[in-house]
Formats: sequence, C-alpha cells, structure tokens
Amino acid sequence: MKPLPASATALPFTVGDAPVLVSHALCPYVQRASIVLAEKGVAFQRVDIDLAHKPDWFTALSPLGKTPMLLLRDGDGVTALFESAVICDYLDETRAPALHPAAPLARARHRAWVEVASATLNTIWQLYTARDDAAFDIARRALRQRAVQLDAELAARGPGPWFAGAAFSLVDAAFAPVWRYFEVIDPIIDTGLFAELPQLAAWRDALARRGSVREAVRSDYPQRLREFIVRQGGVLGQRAQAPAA
Ligand SMILES: N[C@@H](CCC(=O)N[C@@H](CS)C(=O)NCC(=O)O)C(=O)O
Repeated sequence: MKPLPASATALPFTVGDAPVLVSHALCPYVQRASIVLAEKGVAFQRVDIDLAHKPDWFTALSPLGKTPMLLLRDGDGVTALFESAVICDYLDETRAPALHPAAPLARARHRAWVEVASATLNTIWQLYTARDDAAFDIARRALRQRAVQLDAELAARGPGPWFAGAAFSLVDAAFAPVWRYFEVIDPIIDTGLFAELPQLAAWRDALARRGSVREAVRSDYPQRLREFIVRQGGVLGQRAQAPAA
C-alpha cells in the first residue's frame, strides 16, 4: 500500500514523528488505542473531531467514518490505520512491551475477549438509549449476565490484578472503557452490576487506578457523558434530569 502524500490529505495539522490519534471525546474505542499508546510510552497527538459533523479530511481517510483512526508518518506521506483492534494489534507488533501473550493460542483467546468487550459496549449502548423500563431492564440483565460470566473467568484465571494475572494486556485496555461507563451510569440508576462479584469489582478498581486508563479521557469526561446520556432522551437520560428524591 502506498502512503498518501501528506499534502494530498489536506490535514489541518501536521503528522510528525509522533502519531496522531483521531478521537472523539467519549469514544470507548479511542480509549483502547490511547491506553495502548500510553502503556508503550509512545508520545502521540490527540485530535478530537465532532462525529456529528465529520471533517472532509477524516471522511476521505476513514473508510468506515469511525474513530479511532491512527495517522502515522510513512516516508514522505501519511498512512491511516482504522479499527481499534487493528490499531492495537499493530502497536503491539511494533512497540514494546508486548501486551498480547506470546503463545498463539493464548493470543487468539485474548483477541476473542477483546471482541467480548466490544459486544459489551453494544449492550451499554442499548442501556442508555432504552426508551422504556422493559428495554432498560433487558439491557441491564444482559450486562449483569456478562458481569457474572467475567467474574467467573477471572476467578478461574487466578490472582490478578489484571485479566491475565501480573501482566497488563490488551484485554485490560479493551475492558477499562467498558467499566468506566458505570462511574457515570450507577449514580443515576444503580445497575447493581458489580454486586457480590469480588473478582470483577477488584479488576474494575485496579483498572480505574491505572495511569494509562485515567489519562485516556479528559477531566470533563464524566460531565460530557452525562450530558450525552441526557440528550439520548431515554430512561437513563430522563432519570439523570429528574430532581433527587
Ligand atoms: N469497530 C470499531 C468501532 C468504532 C466506533 O464505533 N466508533 C464510533 C464512536 S465510539 C464512531 O466513530 N461512530 C461514528 C459513526 O458510526 O458514524 C472500532 O473498534 O474501532
């Protein structure tokens, strides 16, 4: 693949030695890439875009029109990588320390668990867009089932603090943004997601304290997420606006 000449992309910023992570302030998939870049000590520039008004340069470079997109200097040009799992795998293949297990079977299992994180994000989307109590409860139950499943997986794997024990992995990077949602959702409606699931609760706490995870969003993230939830106008958004009982 030939990199695009930097001039042809008409980017409103320069892609230098530090890659550019094209982001959206609330995107959980962006957080994965940000966490992995930070874990590997790669300096990068973050450029936030408005997904409701995608800039032309972004649409031209991103076949699916989704964040994250990673722009890398490539000779005299710029190459755009898209899809968070692909971006994370590329970073893992090119920068130390490795965040995937070395053994192919264990690595394949980790990639599969990253997919579970993506499926969980889809259910969270159903939760905060649910228009009535029945739809909200279906999503809440599905999430609780997933939480129970993960707690059992963690228990079977043995001591943490991370998904695969002592070594932070790409599965941790994929799930950290999943659990972060509940820092904003649970104060609005307590989903009880982590109740009596000690392994999961401990994993979530360890992830929330990790520097790379904390730095993956800006300080106004909770406020922005809350406003976004309100704008959805669903059960959760309405409750967020209701005066405290
Ligand atoms: N499978 C993609 C999902 C990324 C994704 O859904 N990004 C959302 C924001 S969080 C997006 O860009 N949505 C804009 C759109 O679909 O038009 C990945 O893993 O990178």
